Amino acid sequence: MEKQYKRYLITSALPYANGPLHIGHLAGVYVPADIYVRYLRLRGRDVLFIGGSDEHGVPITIKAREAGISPQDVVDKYHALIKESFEGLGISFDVYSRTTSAIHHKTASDFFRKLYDDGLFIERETEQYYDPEAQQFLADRYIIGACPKCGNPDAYGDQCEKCGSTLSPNELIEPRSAISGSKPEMRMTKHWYLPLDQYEPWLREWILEQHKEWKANVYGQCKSWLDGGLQPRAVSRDLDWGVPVPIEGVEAKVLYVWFDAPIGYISNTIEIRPDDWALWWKDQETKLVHFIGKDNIVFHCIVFPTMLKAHGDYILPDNVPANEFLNLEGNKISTSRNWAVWLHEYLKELSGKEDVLRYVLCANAPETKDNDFSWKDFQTRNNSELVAILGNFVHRAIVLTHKYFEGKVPALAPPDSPLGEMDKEVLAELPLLKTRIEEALEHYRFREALKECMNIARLGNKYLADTEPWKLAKTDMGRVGSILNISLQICAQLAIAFDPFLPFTTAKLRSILNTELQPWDALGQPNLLAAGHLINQAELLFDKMEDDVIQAQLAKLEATRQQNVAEGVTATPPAFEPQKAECSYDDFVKMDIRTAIVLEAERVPKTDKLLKLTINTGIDVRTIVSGIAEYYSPEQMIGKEICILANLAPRAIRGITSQGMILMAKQPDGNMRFITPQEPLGPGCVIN
Ligand code: B3M
Ligand code: ZN
Repeated sequence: MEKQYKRYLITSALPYANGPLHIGHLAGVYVPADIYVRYLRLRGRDVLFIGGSDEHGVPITIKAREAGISPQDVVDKYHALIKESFEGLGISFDVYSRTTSAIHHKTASDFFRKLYDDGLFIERETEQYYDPEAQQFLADRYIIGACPKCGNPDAYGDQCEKCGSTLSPNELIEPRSAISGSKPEMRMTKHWYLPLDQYEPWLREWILEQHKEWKANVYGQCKSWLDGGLQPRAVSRDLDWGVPVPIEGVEAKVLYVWFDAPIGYISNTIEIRPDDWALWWKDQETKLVHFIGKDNIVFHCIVFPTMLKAHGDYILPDNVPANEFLNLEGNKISTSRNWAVWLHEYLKELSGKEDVLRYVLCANAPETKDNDFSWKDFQTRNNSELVAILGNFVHRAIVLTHKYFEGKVPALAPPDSPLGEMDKEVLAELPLLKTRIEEALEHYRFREALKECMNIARLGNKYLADTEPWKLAKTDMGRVGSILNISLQICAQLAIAFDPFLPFTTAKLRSILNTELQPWDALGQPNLLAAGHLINQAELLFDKMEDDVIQAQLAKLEATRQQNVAEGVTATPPAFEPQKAECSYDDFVKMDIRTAIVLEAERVPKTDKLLKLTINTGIDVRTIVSGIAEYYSPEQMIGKEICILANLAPRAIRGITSQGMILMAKQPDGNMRFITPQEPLGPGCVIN
């Protein structure tokens, strides 16, 4: 049994108000958060669901500069659009506010000031890039240069979007100003740093020892940050858009956006609960959960908790169930390349199908690895799951009740017709399904929970197919009544179980069943609808998704692709290959991977792709035929130290026996590079 808390404070990442929402945001953060919150409410928990727009930071000012409008104009426009789209999809925030609000400015400012007054910041004067033309320091994304890790010529001062590395401005090669394009100079400037390094032992204990239950992707990322060693992190910037640094005499400096944004969760709580907000944030009986995407893990697991801890009396998150990324039709979602399904457009073009999107994004959520959204899969899930399983079952149960009992719930097991084995089995199954759904939801496994809900409808379909009430109607109406009673009870179960996932559909289902929303604990009970209760006429819960709808969406993406090509924008970078199926340690150790040296190399005649390599493996000299010729010439290979899979079963390729395989890394664009030790090791070293 899960510990029950007095309060549940659920936050979801505050989206930057510099563009509309797309399905990646939804699948990663808002759909799972909303499911969790709706589930907690159904259980009768005291819940606050906190959302809002992140309206500071360089992403906003850059957008404003591009569009030739003020940052305030940018955030006003997108805050309104984002808020409205969330409502359209039924994301049920208790508050959706914004970080430009007066309450937030005061809360963030006071928070900073408290840490400053307590002497917890380090004050440092350092040289930073300055654009003399624009007369401005070049924080974060204002400085662009080549990535030292992958060579991408347009990496930002805080991150390379191509290889995903976190960068600092000084690492960029040939830096230039994003504002004027000119070469920046160095100037001295003063900033305040949060000394994360001082909190490292505490963070290690709190996360690595006390939160082993966190999702593997989250725990793993925290561990690698902690193992890499934490550095003091600047919490102020030389910008004029943001929360001003609240220190006398300091001008033209604001709080770093990642310092103020998470405080937005607190500000937005204060906004709706001015009197008891502190209970929500400071009482140990509150469970705090942050829903975020994987690129926000370090800020929510390391930086913000350190701020809360430094402040003194705040609670810490109990969990941070971050998701991985969703791709679209095999390519990374990209705002700048318009490679996305935009929520506000979906709501217009596929109006009435809000729950279909919620369903598909949950069923296919990137919970443990990156996942792909495709319109084909969207259609299939609609037609063969929502229509064929859930919609179909409910429809049959309602229609048959009208046909045989004039829309009145028939009695269960009337005197002349006791329950049979099949009836009892189905009734016994319901509480088990409840337990499974609950168990999955409590542990943030939303895909699994949704599958178990669908299993209730599957159970119903099978029950009707097995009992065939339409055949009994002539001979045994008592039994038909029992079957339909049970079927309607299953419909009532569905109206509860699916409520967190498909709130529009369950509202419709309740109106068909002529019932009110029942609490979560009614799930698994066999008598939610009393005999004699009158239900309404059948209506379809879902419509078949026709090909033309899907074609129209695919055509839209194709137009985007063509426009990008026409404008010379490189294709959206291909997504990384999804993780392969799990392998056991025993599988792994069977592989003999070792270093080797290439002695000779020549092309295999009449092929473009193959090289025949003679290699020294330390234990022998052997031949490997490799499809490496597309990427390397024979001359480039001779003398190179490589890694091979030595015990791969020999294979004949073009009449030559190849004894092993060369290990190569495939880049997202398909290019292949061989793997070489970072320092010469000599042949024969076993790798594991
Ligand atoms: N706005 C980054 C993002 O949208 C940031 C999240 C803030 S959460 C406090 O990915
Ligand atoms: Zn890079």
